[in-house]
Amino acid sequence: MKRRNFLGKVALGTMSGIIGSEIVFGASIPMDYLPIALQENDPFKMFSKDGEMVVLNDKPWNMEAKAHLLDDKITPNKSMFIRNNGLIPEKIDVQNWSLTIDGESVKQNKTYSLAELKTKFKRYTYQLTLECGGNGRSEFDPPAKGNQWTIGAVSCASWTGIRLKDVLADVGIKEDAIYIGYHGTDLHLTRDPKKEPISRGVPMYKALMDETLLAFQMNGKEIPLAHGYPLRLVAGGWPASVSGKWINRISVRNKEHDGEKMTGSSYRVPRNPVAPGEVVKESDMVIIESMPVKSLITFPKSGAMLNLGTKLNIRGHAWAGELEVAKVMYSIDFGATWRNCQLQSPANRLAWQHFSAGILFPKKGYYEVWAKAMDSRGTAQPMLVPGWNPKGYLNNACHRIAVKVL
Ligand SMILES: Nc1nc2c(c(=O)[nH]1)N[C@H]1C(S)=C(S)[C@@H](COP(=O)(O)O)O[C@H]1N2
Ligand SMILES: [Mo]
Repeated sequence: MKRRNFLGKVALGTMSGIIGSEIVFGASIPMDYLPIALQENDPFKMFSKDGEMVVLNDKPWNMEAKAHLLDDKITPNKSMFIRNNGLIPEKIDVQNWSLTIDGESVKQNKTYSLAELKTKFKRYTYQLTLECGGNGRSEFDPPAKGNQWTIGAVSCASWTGIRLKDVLADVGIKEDAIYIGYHGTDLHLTRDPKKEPISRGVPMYKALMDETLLAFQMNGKEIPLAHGYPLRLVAGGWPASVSGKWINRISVRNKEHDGEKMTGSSYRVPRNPVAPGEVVKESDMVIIESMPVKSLITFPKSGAMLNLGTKLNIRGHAWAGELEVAKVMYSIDFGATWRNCQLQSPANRLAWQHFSAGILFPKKGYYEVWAKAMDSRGTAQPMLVPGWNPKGYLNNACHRIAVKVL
């Protein structure tokens, strides 16, 4: 708030310049007041996000997209959801950034500077789907605690970096290695430096996959601060919580990683279906691995209107965790009948796939367009909310948009 005092009233023109349009009643702005668009905690400006993104929490920052904001084939920063468990690192010393590989199952600890990582290992670029395990949580009943994500906690950006497996091979891994765990530099909400906000990981087989990257670029540029600058783990197709941001340490473990949010009921679902509201013993919960098949209609925006006789060309994306999407269907009669959409192959493994369809409606009136994807093993999305679970994970219900034909 001090900036305004510093700028002074004379700086109205400057403020208009930053905002990008005239502040119409600028002369009436009180002396100590900083326009919202310039306040440092304006998340849209701070994170360069689209003004239509939805803030679910500001401590920590959590923001989600709306379906139509995700229309790009490759998600740009402006519509990428933000999920933080703690506070974004405040000071990043990129010159002295390093990554240490340690843990019970390394032959010897090894530390690399960022520059070394970038030059010593071969670079790869993949489009990788990252969906928060809690995406869709808002639809569960009884409600689950946590961010009430609707459909917008998913992205598929293009990530460039080096393969984790190449780094692990360089370090030397013992035969008893079964898991890796990441450590980032974000602060716990309490600011207690001894506590980590989150420290998750993946089994060795996922860590060693070709597409599991230590990324330093997103969409061809440095990773935006909120998304893990200057180094992040990206393991597509799994709950995005395994893709650690701001990482400076990876531990190679001889047991399941037991970092923050790996244990208890975090990112776990009941092994067997439970009744809504049931209390589930921790020993009956299993860690979420590959995410389930899902799709999103990104065009048109729900509420579209068109004239009878005009074709509606819908489009969107579908993804299926570790699997490929085999087909996407749409229905305009609340799921009674389904027709196939055109479906593209993924740019690479673990990238979402684009679908489209041209729809002609039989008469004037209100419709809903529902989309349903099926994975390569024949499992399709449920039409409505799937199995209730205590933490509200894995809601992969069909996405629906409203359409009016005039
Ligand atoms: N260090 C760190 N890494 C993290 C998190 C975090 O809070 N801190 N959140 C995780 C969760 S729960 C998700 S869903 C994704 C979100 O990635 P994004 O904010 O880049 O979209 O980051 C994961 N990696
Ligand atoms: Mo998440």
